[in-house]
Parts: sequence; structure tokens; C-alpha cells
Amino acid sequence: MNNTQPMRALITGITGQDGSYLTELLLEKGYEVHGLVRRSSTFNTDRIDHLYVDPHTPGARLKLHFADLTDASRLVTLIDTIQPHEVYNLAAQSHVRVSFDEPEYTGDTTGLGTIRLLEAIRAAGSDARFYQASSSEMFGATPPPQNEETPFYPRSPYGAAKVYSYWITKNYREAYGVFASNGILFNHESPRRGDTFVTRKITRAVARIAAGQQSELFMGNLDAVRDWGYAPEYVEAMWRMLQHDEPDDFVVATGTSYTVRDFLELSFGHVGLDYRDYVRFDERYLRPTEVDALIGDFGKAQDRLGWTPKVLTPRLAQIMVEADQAALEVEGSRYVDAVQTA
Ligand code: NAP
Ligand code: G4F
Repeated sequence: MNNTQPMRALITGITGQDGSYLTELLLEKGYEVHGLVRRSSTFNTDRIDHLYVDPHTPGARLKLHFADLTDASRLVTLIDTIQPHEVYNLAAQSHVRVSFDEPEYTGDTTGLGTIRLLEAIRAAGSDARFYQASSSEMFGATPPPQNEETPFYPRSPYGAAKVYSYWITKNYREAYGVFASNGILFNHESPRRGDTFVTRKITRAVARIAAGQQSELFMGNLDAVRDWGYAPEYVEAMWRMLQHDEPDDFVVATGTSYTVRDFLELSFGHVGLDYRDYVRFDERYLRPTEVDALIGDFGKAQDRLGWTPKVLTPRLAQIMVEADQAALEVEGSRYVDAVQTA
């Protein structure tokens, strides 16, 4: 990078949890950041509003573009006009339970969206480095610990779509020499996590119950084991993958394991409550096929990228509960459990 020509990154999924943290990281590093935003009738840019400045402002380095991963020609135009040095493909229909309700749409975005973007890079003759947001859901039924050599056995339309994207990323690396890397990220959370993922659903409920605004929390399978890390640390690993001397695939995880029940205990315990007094079972939150246990071995990322996790699950639960309590004080009650199956 030099003073006149900043590095340019294109982020799909910039309005999501990871997209927002990655944008902060890249702007801090001096990048010009281009983000792909879906047009919607209400604004969907809450997570990046604090970073946005009017594009007419001299030196503005965050630029947003309307586009969709289902629109191949738009992706070609964007790659061609932006000429990014790095492309981070974070966009996806990312909810596992929802993928059973919307399997075809999930395949179209989470799976085929990746080939559309890779083809756009190829068609534009771009030498951009490419990051694919692969997932520990690809391991599915294969027991832990899981690393880069572990066979995939997806258990949902989402997991199957991510397996397709993983392999097509590898194929473009081998077939066309694209610098294309897969980050196989285990669950990572934050106060910006979507409301219907289990950690955030729990910490929002804890804040509301502690404030006397809610009396019950309906949940599904409490026995599932997950390896929950902290999202701001995980986007650092994404960036490091594209600075590495060669494209490769890396597991990013904490190597620790907790059940959903453990996360309930930690979160309710933080406000001095016993989760058993509030949590009720609702089968609508079960999945037709479940991923029982995910625990990642991040040794390769540690050795080759110098990446290690610092925030582990107990501290993560505390960060999220405190953030939801603070948010509740500011905004009052806006939580509506509208999407009943998520
Ligand atoms: P997220 O919060 O659900 O964000 C998903 C992003 O994708 C949003 O910006 C969303 O836009 C966008 N998007 C969805 N469909 C799209 C489409 N058709 N065209 C363009 N954009 C579309 O997800 P996240 O937690 O940040 O995760 C980022 C990526 O990592 C995802 O690919 C996810 O599958 C993967 N991943 C996540 C985890 C995790 O634990 N968080 C672990 C492994 C892998 P809207 O804001 O308009 O909805
Ligand atoms: O928070 P979750 O919905 O995340 P899940 O299914 O593990 O997927 C997340 O992590 C993946 C990486 O492994 C990502 F690729 C994916 O995009 C997403 O970010 O559910 C976690 C566990 C599941 O076993 C689920 O059955 O929590 C269990 N659970 C129990 N009750 C619940 C609930 N999950 C949700 N969302 N809501 C419940 O009421």
C-alpha cells in the first residue's frame, strides 16, 4: 500500500455481524472498503451506520453498492468497476434452522452465490485475493475435535451449501490460480449477533427478564455442544488469511466446548438468576437433523497465521449480557420474537 493508492476491499455481507467488524478492521488499516448492500424497503445498515460518512466527504473510504449475490451480472460490473485487491465473501442466508424452511433460497445464496462471485472475478480478469466464509457446520455429524483434515458430513441445507462453496473455492484456486482461501470458522458471537441465533436470543432474554420485561424463554435442544468465540477476533483471522504467502484453508476456533445449557447457566448466572426458573421447551426450535458437537482444533491458524483466541465463552456471555442490558436501558423494549421457527 502507498499513500496515493489505498488497498481496496470488497465485502459481501457488510451489513452482517462479521461484515461490520471486518469493515472496522480494514478502515483502521487504511483500506478503502466497498460493501455490497441488499436493497430493502427499510434500512438494513444498523451495524455499519457508525462507520458511514457521506461519499461526497473528501477522504471517505467506505462505499456502499446495491447488489445481491443472486444477481450475477451485477457482481461482474462491481468487480470490474471497483477493481478490488481483496474480496471477502461473507454474504449468506446464514441461519441453519431457516435453511430447512428455505432450502432452495439457501442453496441459491449460500451456495451458488459463491460461484457467481468467483466467476465475476474470473470474467473481469481480476487478480483479487478471495476469502470464503466457510463454516464448521460442514463437519456436521463428524465427531470432534475437527480440523482441516476432518471429513465433511453436513446436516442441513445450509451446511450442504457451504460444502459446495468450500469446494468451488478450492477448485478456482487449483483450476485458475485464484488466490482463494477458506476460513472454516466455528461459532462466533458478539453484541452484534443476529437476534435469533442461540447466544443472542439468550442474552437478550436475560436482559429483559432481569428488567422485569419478560418471564419465559422458549428454547429447543439444550444438549448441543458448541465452540463459541468472539467475532471481532475472528475477522482478524480472515484478514490474516489473505495476507498469507499462499492461499490455504484454516480452522478458526477456541478449542473449548460448552452446551447450550452451559451458555444459559453462564448468562442467567451473570444477573444472579437460575435459568431453570425461566426456560421452557418448544419443539419448533428443534432442527430435523441436529449437529451435536463442534469443537475446533485451530493449531494450523496458530502456527501459520499467528492467530489465537483470547475471549472464551464465559467472558463472551458476560460481554453479551452486559451489552444487552445497556442497550435495553437506551432503547427500551423492541424485541419481538417474530420469526417463530428460528
Ligand atoms: P449474518 O450476520 O447473518 O450476515 C449475513 C450477511 O449476508 C448480511 O449482510 C446479509 O444482508 C447478507 N446477505 C444475505 N443474503 C444475501 C444475498 N442474497 N445477497 C447479498 N447479501 C446477502 O452472518 P455473520 O454471522 O456475519 O456470518 C458471516 C458469514 O460467515 C456468513 O456467510 C455465515 O454463513 C458465515 N459463518 C458464520 C459463522 C458465525 O458463527 N457467525 C460461523 C461460520 C461461518 P442483510 O443484512 O441485508 O440481511
Ligand atoms: O445459534 P445457532 O442457531 O447456531 P448454529 O446452528 O450452530 O449455526 C451458527 O454457527 C455456524 C458455525 O458452526 C454458522 F455457520 C452458522 O451460520 C450460524 O452462525 O444454534 C446453536 C445451537 C444449535 O444446536 C441449536 O439447535 O443451539 C441450539 N438451540 C437450542 N435452542 C437453538 C435454540 N438455536 C436457536 N437459534 N434458537 C433456539 O431457540
